[in-house]
Amino acid sequence: MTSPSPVLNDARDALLHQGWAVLDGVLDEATCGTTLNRLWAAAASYEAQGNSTFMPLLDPNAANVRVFDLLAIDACFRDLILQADATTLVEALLGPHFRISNFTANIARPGSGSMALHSDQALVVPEPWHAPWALNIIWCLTDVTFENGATRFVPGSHRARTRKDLGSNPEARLVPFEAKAGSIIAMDGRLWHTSGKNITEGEDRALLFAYYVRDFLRGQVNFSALLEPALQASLSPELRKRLSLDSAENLSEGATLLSKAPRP
Ligand SMILES: O=C(O)CCC(=O)C(=O)O
Repeated sequence: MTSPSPVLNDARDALLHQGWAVLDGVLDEATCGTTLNRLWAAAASYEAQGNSTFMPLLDPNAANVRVFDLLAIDACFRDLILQADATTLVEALLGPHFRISNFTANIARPGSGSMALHSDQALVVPEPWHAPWALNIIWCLTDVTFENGATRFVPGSHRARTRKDLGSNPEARLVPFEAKAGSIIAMDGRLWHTSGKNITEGEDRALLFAYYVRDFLRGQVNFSALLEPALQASLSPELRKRLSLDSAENLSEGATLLSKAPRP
């Protein structure tokens, strides 16, 4: 196994200390372009299955295009979910026993607005939040700027143990994650954030959100139900484990604890 590059090490340190990190150049331009085309095809296929890409619960208008079920729709997303650099950052924050909770996209088109301020961990675990149990890897398929709706976050908010710890008017402290197409942004699940507003005339902002959690948390998606049996059978043992498709679940943390504990 090769050791992580200095750039990846810096990203790992940044994630652990400031709650987020940007890693440039993970996808080359051509791969970014083809993945974006396949995302639009996935959006069409998601709608053809009777789903809407406008989710009023999340977004103020239909200029946000939401695509869920990416892992069921196209192999290119299954290739990204355990990509090596992403996995290094996931393991740095969550440890070895992580699981895939969800993989979705949000294309913010001109005129899109912000969703409600939230942390991803707060969506799945009630407060108080004492440790990182969740993390998003955001794949930037286009350049991401303040103007085209970059995700905005409250610096230092991954240290908030309760909603009250955010203080008054956290919205006033939001800053954008700006990054080039092909980058990934690793975001501690406790970092409070929202989508930006796309105020450009004609520029889309396309992001994929790969969401991971510690293995004692229930995933947002039940992949045993979502993925066709033939597809499940074709997946690697590693991906099957991370998707919680095998019969043994929630034993790894216990096994680690028991292996370290003294016997009387
Ligand atoms: O699209 C974004 O910038 C943020 C999306 C997000 O936070 C979410 O869907 O939970």
